[in-house]
Amino acid sequence: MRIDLNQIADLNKNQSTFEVELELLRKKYSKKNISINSIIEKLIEFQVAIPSWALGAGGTRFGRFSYGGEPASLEQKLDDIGVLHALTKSAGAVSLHIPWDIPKDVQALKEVAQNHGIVFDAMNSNTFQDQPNANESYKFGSLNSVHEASRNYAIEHNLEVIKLGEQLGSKSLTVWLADGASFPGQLNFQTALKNTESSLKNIYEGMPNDWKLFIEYKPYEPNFYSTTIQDWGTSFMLANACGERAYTLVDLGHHLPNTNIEQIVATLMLRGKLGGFHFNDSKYGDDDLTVGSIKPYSLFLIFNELVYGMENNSKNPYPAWMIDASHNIKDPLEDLLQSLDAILLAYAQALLVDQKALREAQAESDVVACQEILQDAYRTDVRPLLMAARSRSGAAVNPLQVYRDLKVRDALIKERGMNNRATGL
Ligand SMILES: [Mn+2]
Repeated sequence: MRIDLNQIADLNKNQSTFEVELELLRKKYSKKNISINSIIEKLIEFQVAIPSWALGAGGTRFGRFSYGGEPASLEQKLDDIGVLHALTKSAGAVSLHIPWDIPKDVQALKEVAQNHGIVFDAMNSNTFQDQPNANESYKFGSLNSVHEASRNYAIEHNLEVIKLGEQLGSKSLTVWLADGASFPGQLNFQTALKNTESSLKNIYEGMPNDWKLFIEYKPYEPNFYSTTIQDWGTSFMLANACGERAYTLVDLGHHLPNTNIEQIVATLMLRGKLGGFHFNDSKYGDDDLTVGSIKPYSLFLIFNELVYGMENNSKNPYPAWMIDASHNIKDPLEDLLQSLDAILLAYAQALLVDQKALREAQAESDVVACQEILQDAYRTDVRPLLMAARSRSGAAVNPLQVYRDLKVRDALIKERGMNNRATGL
């Protein structure tokens, strides 16, 4: 399944009314010395990796509902990301999960990716499940385990993921650990943390010199009493212990309710340690809902700090962006289009913040003006900016509409059948 770019161009012809709204924005923001053109350029450049596990029918532990035409192979997963990228020109990367997505033929896979304009972003290891025929079990932990054999087995797995990533052209490894305890007394916290640090150092030492290690954190689940890397502070400490090329990864869903995530972002960027970023949204826990579907204002405030950090913290690397969501009632491709839209909307709003005026208002402790400046950007309809960016990059001005007009899901079902099942969750 490939989207015909001529069809996109044809459908875009009916979508030119955004130009009028764009001119109004241009007039408004030229008075504030904010360049609409440079914002459009930044929107065009912004690329978000799609994880290989987001393309199947998402699963909860309670059920899974298929929708037909699921990608059954890694090549088909790349084809699906190719569809997203053709429609948006913002999904030019894939993040693979090993062992769910071990390529049979690396060279052939690279060619498929190249044909779609997709690069291989961070590799993800998996030490939260036992694989068939595994020699050691992760039931009671992996990198933190009290059993040396389990720790070594988990380290070895991560090193293998790095090797595979090298062949694909990836430059980073994301480690998320389920390690923790479900009951008090089960683990010695200090031993678990020391073991984790030592294991991560081993993995770090095994990375090529131009690779980065992203250490993800999460407060609870699957363990419900303690998680060894429970918060950004623990991740930051471990990243510092590993070395310069180890960073913290922020996943929006991996916080307790009402955590001030934008402040975490600011602190990490100030220290040059925000390496990776996973988008999703949540109401109660790690709900993995569509980005921007629940708390769009929070997402804007987070982007406000990301934009500030990208402009002011030159020591912080350009973060690796990825959507980390899973959903069991939507067509995943439609859901991902909605997420990509929400990410770029929040980014565009943050780019509209009048930073000069905000700094002046902050210097005068004009609290009301500070709030007004942020909310003026947030309340601006930035959809014409996204439409302009997409029109200029050859994407669909309205990707979701084009996806439906072209009946992509029907075509995928016709091509792959109703009963394909994607590997993953
Ligand atoms: Mn994540």
